[in-house]
Amino acid sequence: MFRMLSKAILLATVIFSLPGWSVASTEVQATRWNVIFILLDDLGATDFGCTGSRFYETPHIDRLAAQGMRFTQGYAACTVCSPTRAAVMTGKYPARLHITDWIKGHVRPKAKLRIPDWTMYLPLEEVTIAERLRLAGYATAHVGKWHLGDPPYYPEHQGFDINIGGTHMGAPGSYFWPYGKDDRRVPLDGGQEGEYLTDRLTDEAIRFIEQHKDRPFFLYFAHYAVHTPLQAKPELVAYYEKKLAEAAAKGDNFDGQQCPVYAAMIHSVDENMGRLLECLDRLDLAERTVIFLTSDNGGLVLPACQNRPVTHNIGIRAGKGSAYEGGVRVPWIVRWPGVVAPGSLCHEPVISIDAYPTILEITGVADAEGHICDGVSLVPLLKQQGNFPKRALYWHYPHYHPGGATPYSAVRDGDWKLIEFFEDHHVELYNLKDDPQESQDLASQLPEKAESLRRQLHRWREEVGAQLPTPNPDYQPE
Ligand SMILES: [Ca+2]
Repeated sequence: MFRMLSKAILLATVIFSLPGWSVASTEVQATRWNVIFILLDDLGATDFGCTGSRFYETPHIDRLAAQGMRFTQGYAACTVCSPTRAAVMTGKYPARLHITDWIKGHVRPKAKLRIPDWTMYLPLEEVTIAERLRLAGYATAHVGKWHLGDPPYYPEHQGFDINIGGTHMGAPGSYFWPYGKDDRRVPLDGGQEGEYLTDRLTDEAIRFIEQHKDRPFFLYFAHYAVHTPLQAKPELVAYYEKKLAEAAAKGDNFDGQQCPVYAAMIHSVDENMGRLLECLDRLDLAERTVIFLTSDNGGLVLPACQNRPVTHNIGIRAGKGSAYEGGVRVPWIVRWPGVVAPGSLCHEPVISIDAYPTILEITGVADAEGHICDGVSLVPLLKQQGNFPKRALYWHYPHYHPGGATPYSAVRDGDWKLIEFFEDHHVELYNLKDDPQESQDLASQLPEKAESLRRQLHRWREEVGAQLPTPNPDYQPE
């Protein structure tokens, strides 16, 4: 199938290069890969069946993984929403963009450090993946959560032909129609009582696909789920309450995953993944559509589910808003029919900034001249070609977070991870291979290793122009 497709692309390219190409342009477009990039919100690394959950049920997502490649060391570019979304759009580190916290962020005026004057929108001058694809003839749609600034910076000004449901908001007022009140309302008209947001956004995504099935399309599908407010369909909540109670009677706590409403929210995401896959099959598009599935930060472990943690990131430390792995590790799945070996696993660390160059390479669309891209194309990994460059990954969060983080930067190089905390400049060093839970800080045992990583981290911060926090003159301990 893939060979036939390559031939068709080659033929189309030849026709495209001939004079009078516009006659053949429809043929060109019909043979190019469609791209669906699904970004979940706050979904943790172990929140799918295929990534280790026994409580949450995700058969459709598990099937997607079984038909594609799953990255076991997938990362988000930040421990909160907006920076990761900016990284997906541009291929740049949040530190380089100065979009380093969720918009509009968390203010702690009496804290030890004053946070830098960071950017609360994605500037229009930034080149987005949607802009590149649209220029190359793709139909582009944004469906769901945007969270990258006020109306002048909405998706329709950032390369998307259509924006359905995207605003300045980081969360819906409600998951049930009419989806909240006033400026907390997701703008989706024509709904009815009981309509659920995850279903509705999928209806919209399917409608876009149906309308654009004859031309290449890019669908950025950013579910509001599974961010708070925790709200799900009552029958699904009841199902998971029963499942939890039955397991509890046998002494099983599902590895700490204990929130039925959250489980039901994931269930709805999965059901809708099933509907999306069914739509691609029905329209005969599955074989020429690449699907990405990932999340914007780690799972939320705050006790916001009737005093129980919302989720538990099994086997890794902490959660959303933290410097540790639970804050940034997320699922990463890519289905690329005929190219990616079904059911393959990749253990190379990958991160949100890689989406931009990967999508460009898959679609054969050139990057903008002079555009700085921090990410690396994952195509060699997806094709299992073994020529993927050695590199380190970096995080920079000069902010405080209610989830527990104080301002920090971090680097992962090979199995080593170093975190530098700005309040007192102490560092922590972990070997993630031996100690995935980050339970044993090796900084004092291995001072040379720690110092070399610290210098590497500082060089990177200078290179990207990272903004640093400063001493706060209004600091009041406690
Ligand atoms: Ca998020």
